[in-house]
Amino acid sequence: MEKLLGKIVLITGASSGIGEACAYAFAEEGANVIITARRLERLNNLEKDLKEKYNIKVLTYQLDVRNKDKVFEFVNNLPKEWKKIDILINNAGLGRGLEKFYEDNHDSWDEMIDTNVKGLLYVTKAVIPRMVERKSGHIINIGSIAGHEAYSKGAIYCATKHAVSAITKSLRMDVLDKNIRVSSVDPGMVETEFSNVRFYGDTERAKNVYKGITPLTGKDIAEAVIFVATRPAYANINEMIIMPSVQANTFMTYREE
Ligand code: NDP
Ligand code: 8X3
Repeated sequence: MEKLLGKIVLITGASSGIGEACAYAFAEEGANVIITARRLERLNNLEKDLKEKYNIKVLTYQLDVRNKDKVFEFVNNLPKEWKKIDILINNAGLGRGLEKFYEDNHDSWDEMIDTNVKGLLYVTKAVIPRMVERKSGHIINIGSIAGHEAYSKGAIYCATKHAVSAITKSLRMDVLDKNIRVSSVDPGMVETEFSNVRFYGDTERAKNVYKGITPLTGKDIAEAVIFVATRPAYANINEMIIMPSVQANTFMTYREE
């Protein structure tokens, strides 16, 4: 098994949900974490808690992954002791709205594409040269079941997650001789702030998404990410689909009345 003690792990979107759970999970394993997102206050609180609970180093940085210049500036100017990123977790992402394509007012298309696809590309492009140079590293993308199946009313979100799947596969081929692993963890329904963001703060509608089911938690996904990150160096989990037991696919879920 690969040990995580002392490894440097960069997590995007660490201010809530799956990203935050990953920060805790990697910290618990003794990894030093770089936590990034837009909401700085949340990150500062997370940093404080991680340092109190675990004997690790934390670097906090306010980063909007859509800001290409800032992404490169941040990665290129990392303090010396943080430059050697061992594991990159591309987690920042969001869905917006759930409308039939012809009814969708397309306000949110750029936001989804810029965050889920272009943001992931910028961060990866900024981080990967040093991995290639060192011939070591692991990139773990948080995709989605929506990257394997499309569903009605989700054309853009599904397209972004299909893009993540394609990027994961293509990149894996590009770095095959560089001792860099590229994986994706692709969840079904996870109860985080995801639905609240998707429905623009309509908490009632967000809650209904998980009505009558036991959804996955951020911690479930973080545990899967830890599993992926700790396989022996000769083994790679290409992709891992993880669903609530009552969710068969994107459109069939068994709900208790
Ligand atoms: P949350 O809304 O709880 O977390 C999303 C995270 O992404 C937040 O930390 C947010 O931080 C960050 N983020 C959003 N936009 C940006 C941006 N432009 N720049 C930097 N950070 C950003 O949702 P989840 O934890 O559920 O989502 C995490 C990932 O998991 C996403 O990629 C999502 O698509 C994927 N996923 C989620 C599923 C679910 O059912 N919840 C299922 C399958 C995949 P901040 O706002 O502070 O910037
Ligand atoms: C989030 C899962 O199926 O709600 O990626 O789109 S889904």
